[in-house]
Amino acid sequence: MPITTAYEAKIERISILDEKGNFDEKLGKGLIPDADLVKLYEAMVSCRQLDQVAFRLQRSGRMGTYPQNMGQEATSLGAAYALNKNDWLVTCYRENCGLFWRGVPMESILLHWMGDERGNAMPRPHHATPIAVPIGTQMLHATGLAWAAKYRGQKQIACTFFGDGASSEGDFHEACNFASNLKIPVVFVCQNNFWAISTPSKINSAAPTFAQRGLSYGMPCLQCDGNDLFATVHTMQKSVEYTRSTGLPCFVEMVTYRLGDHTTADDASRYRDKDEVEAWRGRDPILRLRKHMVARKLWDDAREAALAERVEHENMEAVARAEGIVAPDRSDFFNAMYAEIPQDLVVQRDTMQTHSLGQDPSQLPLEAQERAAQLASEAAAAHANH
Ligand SMILES: Cc1ncc(C[n+]2csc(CCOP(=O)(O)OP(=O)(O)O)c2C)c(N)n1
Ligand SMILES: [Mg+2]
Repeated sequence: MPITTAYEAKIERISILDEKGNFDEKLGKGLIPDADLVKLYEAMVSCRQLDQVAFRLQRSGRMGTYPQNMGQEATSLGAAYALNKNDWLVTCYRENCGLFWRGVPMESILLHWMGDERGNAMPRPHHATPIAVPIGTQMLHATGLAWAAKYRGQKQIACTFFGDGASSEGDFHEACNFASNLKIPVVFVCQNNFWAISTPSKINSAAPTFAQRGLSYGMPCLQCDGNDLFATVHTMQKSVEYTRSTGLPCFVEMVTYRLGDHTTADDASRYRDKDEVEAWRGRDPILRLRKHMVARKLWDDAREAALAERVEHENMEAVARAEGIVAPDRSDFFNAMYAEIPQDLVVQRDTMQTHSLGQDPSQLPLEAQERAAQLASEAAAAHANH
């Protein structure tokens, strides 16, 4: 028998506004109305400014660890713009821009990274799930949410974001397999920012693209320039349209770069090459769009200065709101768990409030109790010998 081709694939890469300012009129013209383009640009600038504020809050001890989104603003924003407001947006931790576009309050995100989990309880109307820090869990949640919508006959889809590193997790493959076998409407979006903390993406996957991860699950796959807002909007509109009309999942790789450290607990200069970072600074999604808007007379220096002043003011107000939220009572930890708290937990709760385990000897760790007993018997023996 002659050898035939069992399968052949081609993955399109979408780029509309490149880093040199070249604009593909055919794909880009009319894609985003001018008024929306200005609003989207302002959203990216605001998100970037908040990132810088959060960094300073962390460095001055007013926030816990924080993952900067810097450089990746156009990815989730393009998705949030293309999705319907009641489609599920199921993110990890570098999608602030999309979440803010959805209407998630800035103080919620700040509160979460300040260590107050109430900030991660996304208000229901936003159809966004809590920021997922455990790598890979959220793709399964997205699949479950979209499955539930399908079961109920709702025309709602889910879009989930995850990193290049997360695409090597078992959960990711289970989510893709489940979604494609059971025909569940999920748009899987991999943000390839070339690094998973200090692990470069080339040793995370040997394949030439992350987009092709979707091929093995029979999904249509696209790759786009994730630093080009026009490309992320176009790619997401196409993907969302496909998934909504067929009820089937699809896969998008957005090629981007994190310009900051992995988180405030990291120092990327220890493992990333300076030249690499500099090259990506030149591909910054915000600078690129600003130049384009200036060329089209939609933007100028005066508007930029007014915007900078406005976002600084708005973001500082968000910080004040987050810091003004009264910390939860420590007893809530116990009180919120049971209708009637078991007696042993009542003891734990009340002991915790003393700030000192020493005030309740029965709560001392075993070793300390043994040591105390030993000291007491040594003292008694010394006394008897005396
Ligand atoms: C289950 C799990 N394993 C390990 C970690 C530690 N961790 C936090 S972020 C990260 C790398 C994630 O890389 P990637 O998916 O590429 O996302 P990026 O941070 O680059 O946006 C790791 C390993 C974690 N949070 N959860
Ligand atoms: Mg990554």
